[in-house]
Amino acid sequence: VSFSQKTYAARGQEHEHPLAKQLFANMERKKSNLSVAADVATKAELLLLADKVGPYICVLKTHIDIVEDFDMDLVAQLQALAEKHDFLIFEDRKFADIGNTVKLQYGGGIYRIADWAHFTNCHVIPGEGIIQGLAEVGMPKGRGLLLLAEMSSKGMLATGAYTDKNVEMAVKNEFVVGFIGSRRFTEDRDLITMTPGIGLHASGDALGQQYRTPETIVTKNGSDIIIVGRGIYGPGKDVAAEAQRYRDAGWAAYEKRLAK
Ligand code: 5IU
Repeated sequence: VSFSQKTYAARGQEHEHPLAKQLFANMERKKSNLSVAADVATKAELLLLADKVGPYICVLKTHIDIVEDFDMDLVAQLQALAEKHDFLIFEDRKFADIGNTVKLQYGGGIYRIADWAHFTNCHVIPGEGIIQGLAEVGMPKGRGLLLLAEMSSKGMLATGAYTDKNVEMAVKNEFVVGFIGSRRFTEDRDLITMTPGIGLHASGDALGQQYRTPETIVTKNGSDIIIVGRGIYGPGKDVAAEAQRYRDAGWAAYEKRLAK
């Protein structure tokens, strides 16, 4: 049986990585494969958004360097909300430098990402050393890495042989728990795919973003988690209602996949 045909619960029980276990159990508990992409510019907005969508998500995806009044109190408050609402945190940092440099960027600086983000991600442009560098910091803390095997935007260059290289590196590095991409990539081990560029209505934006539906991505392509930003908190939207709607759409797409 392919991994896409198994329940999240079963995959969690069988998984060797404690963080993946934790994620699958969370998804099953909350009946949610929804991650919200919190691209907002202030502490207050980020905390309010996390509090509103918290009940409906398995993962909160942050871009912490967007927050103009960032401080460690924001991290403490985010962690409290993660406890309150039972979700994990993914800092979408997209590391892209040599191993030695990303180690410093991941563990230190102002943000100290490894101290609070359960997941982060990287490009493999520099070669496998980037994974090793990040693993030296993240593995002892029980964190997990996603490789950017594909992107959602128009004209993106992560295709073909480059995508295949991502998959090869992921399979053999135990710190890697999955991918950002549009589909299930391999059956060699249970790597989790998270997909941004999800919209129930819009088809894209003016800067190259392209949207596909939960049905295409989860039911048809076998991806595991949908990542939604402006579809939930765009102008005039009722944030909690939209989060619930995307949560339900993502879960229905998953149930439809299991029934295939
Ligand atoms: N994001 C993408 N596409 C990608 C990757 C990340 O859109 O390929 I990798 C991020 C950017 C933003 C969120 O934080 O996912 C999508 O937001 P919207 O749903 O508002 O387009």
